[in-house]
Amino acid sequence: MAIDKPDATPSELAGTDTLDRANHNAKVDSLERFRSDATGKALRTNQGVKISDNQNTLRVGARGPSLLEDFIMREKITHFDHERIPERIVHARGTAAHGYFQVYKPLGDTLSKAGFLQDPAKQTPVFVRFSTVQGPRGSGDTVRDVRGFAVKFFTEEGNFDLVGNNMPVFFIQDAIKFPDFVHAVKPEPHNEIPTGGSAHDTFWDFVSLTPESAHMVLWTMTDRAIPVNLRSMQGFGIHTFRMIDKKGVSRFVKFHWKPKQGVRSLVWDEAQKLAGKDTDAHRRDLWEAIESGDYPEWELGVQIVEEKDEHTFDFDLLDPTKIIPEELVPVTPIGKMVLNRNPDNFFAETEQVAFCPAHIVPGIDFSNDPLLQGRLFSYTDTQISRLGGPNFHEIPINRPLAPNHSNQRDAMHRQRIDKGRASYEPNSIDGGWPKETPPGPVDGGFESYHERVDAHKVRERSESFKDHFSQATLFYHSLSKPEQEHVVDAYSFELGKVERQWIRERQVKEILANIDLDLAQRVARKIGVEPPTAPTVPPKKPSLEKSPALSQLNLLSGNIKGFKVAVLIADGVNGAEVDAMKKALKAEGAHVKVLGPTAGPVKGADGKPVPVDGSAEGLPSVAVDAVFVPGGAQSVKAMQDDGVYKHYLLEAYKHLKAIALSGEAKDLLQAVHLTADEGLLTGADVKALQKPFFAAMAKHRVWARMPKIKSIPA
Ligand code: HDE
Repeated sequence: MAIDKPDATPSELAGTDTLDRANHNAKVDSLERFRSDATGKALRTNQGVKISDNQNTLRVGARGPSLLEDFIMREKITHFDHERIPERIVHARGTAAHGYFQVYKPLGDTLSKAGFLQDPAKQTPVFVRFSTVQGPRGSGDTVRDVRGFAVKFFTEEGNFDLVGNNMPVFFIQDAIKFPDFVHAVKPEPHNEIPTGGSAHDTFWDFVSLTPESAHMVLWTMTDRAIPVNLRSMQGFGIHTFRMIDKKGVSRFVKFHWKPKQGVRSLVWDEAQKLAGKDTDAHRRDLWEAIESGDYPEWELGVQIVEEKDEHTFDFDLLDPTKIIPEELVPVTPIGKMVLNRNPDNFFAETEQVAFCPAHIVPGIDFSNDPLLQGRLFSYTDTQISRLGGPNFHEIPINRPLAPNHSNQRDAMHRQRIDKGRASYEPNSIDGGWPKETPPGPVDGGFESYHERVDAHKVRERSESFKDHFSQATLFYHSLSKPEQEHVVDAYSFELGKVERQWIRERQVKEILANIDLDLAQRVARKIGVEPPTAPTVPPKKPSLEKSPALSQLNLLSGNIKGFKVAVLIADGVNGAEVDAMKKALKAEGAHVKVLGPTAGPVKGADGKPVPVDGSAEGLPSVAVDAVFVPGGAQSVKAMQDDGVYKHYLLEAYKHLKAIALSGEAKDLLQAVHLTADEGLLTGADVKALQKPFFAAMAKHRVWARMPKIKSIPA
């Protein structure tokens, strides 16, 4: 959105002579939404000294050398020289928002005694950071990758961090393999290529030698790895956790976040283009949705398994490469999360937030999942070098709302001024404070679940972790036809970039053939590998043929709330139609972007100006969900002769988007050589189009069009 600024040039602003600064600043004051807290304050050094000249270094004469004495310049440059901190080892690229969590009903007697899960009237503040895994801080948002989904609950009993992903399983079973996996997926060490992707030899070398990764790699080859935006992703805690109720009963749980907006993805060509057209596509979308008051919402649900049922499945609950199919254990909704406030400062909040799966509160506990156990150590450890010492919990975004008194003292960057003489326990000098709190059903001290463990110390994996393929098969068979097509394309694209033939062959023959032979054969043909004729591991009889809950096409919201729609216009447009469509879309909660040939207003057929939100080149079709072209003979004629508009429509068509052409706009069909279909609609006016257009949009893609875009084997 363009924000009008008072008319002053930068040189006028910098000068002190002619410009009426007070008047200029007053105008800015009334326009700027993101205000600094320095408003009305003098510019000072970090030591608090007022600065009289921020333009010139102290020097000997106007043309002479600078003086080392200039403490103002030195302080400014020194601070600047150290502005960056190390980025996260993984999940470096991210964006975040504030919000709240609210439980639906008290869970103390049935599931968990955690204080924030008891009162439906209470809103617990949260801070949520979404991320990609492979790329560095400045990498593209829409690359094929897993997305981090990390939630910090600021509860009255301390911080609870649910540090999950947008896919329900992981690549490895044991934390000791994490550095190997990350080294393999990261850009290759000799040339630091590729940025933000897994289409390279070292990744496929590792995963083809690591059959336990088969299930998760399949997830990353589905559309889940290219979400349309961050608001439309599911989230998963992945590991099995425990919840402890007020009576001390423990149950196993898996956490699920379900987006109210439905689950939607980009198509691959769109994702690749968008990474170039708008590197920040996902962070921009989340930011703009929240600024516009369209607050994204998720429902938190849990799959609950009673202790006695731990061993009733044909997989191990402790194995993080497995899901519990929702058809076996349904997801019980327990509360909702709303994100309603953007951070004030990216660095202070999004960059400095420190999540850790070990941050839990009474009523929640860990399982023995060996991946989770390793994570409990890693996160705090990594913050010590990333955030410069063990006091990162004192950085404002990490501070618990709960009071935190302990005898931990000093260390780098200590903020708190600890008073008193006793920094040990027991003590008698300070009356023994701070004291332990015994565990209890309400507001008690933390107590680990008294699980009985009786075994030898060994370095080995349980037999129950050894089936690596049957859930991958279940997942592949649960996908719809278009989703399966995308999987074939994704493996073919990625493996097609692998230079070493033996790695391609190994992935196809030893991994894909054990997931699904047809999948393996189709990928093989596309990447120049001899198609395999049999699996290498005898298939296990599946306990479930299909899990419909795994197909994204079953997870749409059924409406168009939050969708982005482009309205293409040019001079001579029927302005009334633009208004009518805008009104109708806004009534459904969709976001409208009116786009003209330039970012300036367009002249309507009635001579009145029609405001635009930008140019068609500025907001390309890959950044919207659907396209509407209103009538107006002159406007449509201009578009027929304009490559930008024609490309806009063709690209939206190629990406299977709903397109509605009103009145004279139907003439555009001829110009772009397309014929109407169930999502490419023509109609006399907005009224006639509205219903079918919105219905086509709500289906997210016009899948029936797919065979026209590419040839698909029957
Ligand atoms: Fe992480 N992970 N991880 N991870 N992870 C990090 O911690 C690690 C794993 C996840 O927005 C790091 O603060 C190990 C699974 C998210 O700040 C690091 C293992 C899941 C984020 C780390 C795993 C995740 C991280 C890097 C295997 C999904 C971003 C910076 C045992 C359940 C959090 C940091 C944010 C970040 C270690 C596996 C999710 C290095 C050792 C499984 C969402 O500590």
